[in-house]
Amino acid sequence: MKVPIFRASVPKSHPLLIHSLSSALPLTDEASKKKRLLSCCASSELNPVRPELTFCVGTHLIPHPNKVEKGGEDAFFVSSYNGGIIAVADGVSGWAEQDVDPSLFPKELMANVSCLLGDEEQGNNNPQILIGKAHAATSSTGSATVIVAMLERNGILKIANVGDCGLKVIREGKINFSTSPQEHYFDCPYQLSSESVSQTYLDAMVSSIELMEGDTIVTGSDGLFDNVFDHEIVSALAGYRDVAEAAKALANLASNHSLDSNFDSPYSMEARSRGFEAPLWKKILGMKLTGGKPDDITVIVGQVVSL
Ligand SMILES: [Mn+2]
Repeated sequence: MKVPIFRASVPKSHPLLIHSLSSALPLTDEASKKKRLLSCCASSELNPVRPELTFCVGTHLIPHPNKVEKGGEDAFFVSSYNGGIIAVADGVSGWAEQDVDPSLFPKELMANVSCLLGDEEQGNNNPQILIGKAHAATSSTGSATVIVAMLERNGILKIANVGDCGLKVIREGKINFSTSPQEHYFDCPYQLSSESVSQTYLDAMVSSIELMEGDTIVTGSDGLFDNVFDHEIVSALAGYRDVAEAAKALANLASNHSLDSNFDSPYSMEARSRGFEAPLWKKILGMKLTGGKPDDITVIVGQVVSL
């Protein structure tokens, strides 16, 4: 079977449906005691001797306007396992042309990452290994980009990503760290797939950074980063104290930009830099290639707090 390693996107304006989800984890009894949802900033009953870090997270997903009914093809989950886990997978939409539901692979991949966290097996505290095991356990046909970030309570955030889901750390009003997208060529990211020709966990970009209390983490699918500039992320976050509201605001900003054909988005700037040009009618009018990129938009905002 030919592997559709491209992203189809059909610009169209349409009312948006706001939807967010997170999956619970099947943890061991001991782990279950430690588990608590990351939906608020309340201090833990664990009362550690020295300050340990975790994050409060807010999530927001806005499906592509044409995929509202099925909820889009992004999948994600968050957990308070250890210091906290954030994971996003973005299904490659080209599979729809082969009568494959592109949302199945990323959903199963995320479910498998979630299930594996409960195992005490060696390597499950390593996001790259976790991605490899989850990929091996995924039987759906399809492909996806993926990012998994795991916070240890000592403040070390381990990140592994394959493709163009991303993560940024904002510290004191500035972008302190960004993952870099991996791609074969413009609009064709590295991806895990049901087909043997795909990338594997070994292709993941792996990062490890030390977080501080007060840092903000923004994780998302390319639907966020193709449509919102870094400086917009920083200024949008400054207006919110609540992580859920911040995630919603960033997703709405990305969504508005994605449907604005006049907005000079990160996506259109990148397209021009790769030699893509505006349609002929625009060129005749002296206009350049602009516009956002309609896509599923997943945003997860994490605020680093001490336990
Ligand atoms: Mn996407």
